[in-house]
Amino acid sequence: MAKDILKYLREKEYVSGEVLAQKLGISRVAVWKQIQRLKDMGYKITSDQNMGYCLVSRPDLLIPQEVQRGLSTAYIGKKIFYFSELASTNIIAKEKALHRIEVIDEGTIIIAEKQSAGKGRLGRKWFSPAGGIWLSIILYPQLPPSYIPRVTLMTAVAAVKAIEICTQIKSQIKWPNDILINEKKVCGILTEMSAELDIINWVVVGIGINANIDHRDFPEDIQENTISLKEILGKEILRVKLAQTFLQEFEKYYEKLKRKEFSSILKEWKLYSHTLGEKIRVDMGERIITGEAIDINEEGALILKKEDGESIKIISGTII
Ligand code: BT5
Repeated sequence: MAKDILKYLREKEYVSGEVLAQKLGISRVAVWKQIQRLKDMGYKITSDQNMGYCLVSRPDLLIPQEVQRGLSTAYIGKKIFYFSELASTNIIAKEKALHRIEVIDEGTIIIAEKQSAGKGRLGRKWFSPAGGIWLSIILYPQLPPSYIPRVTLMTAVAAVKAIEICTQIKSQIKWPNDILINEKKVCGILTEMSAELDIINWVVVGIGINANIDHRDFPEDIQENTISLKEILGKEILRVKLAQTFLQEFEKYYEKLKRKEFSSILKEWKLYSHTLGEKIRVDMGERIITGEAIDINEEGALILKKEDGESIKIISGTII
């Protein structure tokens, strides 16, 4: 109902309570209640006794009606579950994908304004205060499980593109899942999946972008290595716009991936690479390997030339 009221308020400068009540087939008191709901959500609505209600401004909250307004995707973000606070969007997305609590369409997303237990890889924490973009996308790609590293890489390309389109800031990708600006992490990606031997059941792609966050709000131990878009620009960005642009770019690259056109995505990935050509140390869990990052192959794996000259393929690991 609040969504319908918003639609009418956007069409005209002023709309009277009586007209809204008539159009929606509800009482004027019910209209008033919905207006209060919208105000609680952060919409600024003034009222004039003679002319009615006027929408003055909308909040920069990632609420479904804002994110979906003008979103030009075919299926990514067409269904949104929105929470003002949540433990982790990936956890909810996985539950939905796993148990199929409802019929969950491909491209359904979970968004939270804040996460109390945001997840990084390998049980690490992802700090998620208000002001960031924390969302997860549910996918059912008909691809073999070996494609998963490619999903992370294509998501990274979609993220750097979206950041560039919305802020003109050029960021870099640190293999496999970090987006950096000035050597500091501005965005992380967490890809989780369930698969059988040769088919993927579902994939959840979680992305966290430090949009409008103040540096001092990060915990001290990660302050040195983190940054937000607001800090680079010196002003807040429109999170709704960035979220929409990311979803649009994501769909574009995901479609390419499904058409098995990873080579062209990889070409773009390499243009934004922070990793290639660098001497690096990779933590692979049971051991740390040192060498030069010489390539990313067609599977999305890192090719590392070790100090003894031997080249090895690393499918997953953390550059330290
Ligand atoms: C990641 O893990 O970078 C994956 C982050 C994915 C977060 C999204 S938010 C929406 C969705 N729901 C979730 O619960 N998660 C996803 P990893 O490469 O393991 O990096 C984790 C490390 O990044 C931590 O150990 C910290 O050092 C650092 N870190 C934590 N919070 C950060 C932040 N907000 N900005 C930059 N770095 C951060």
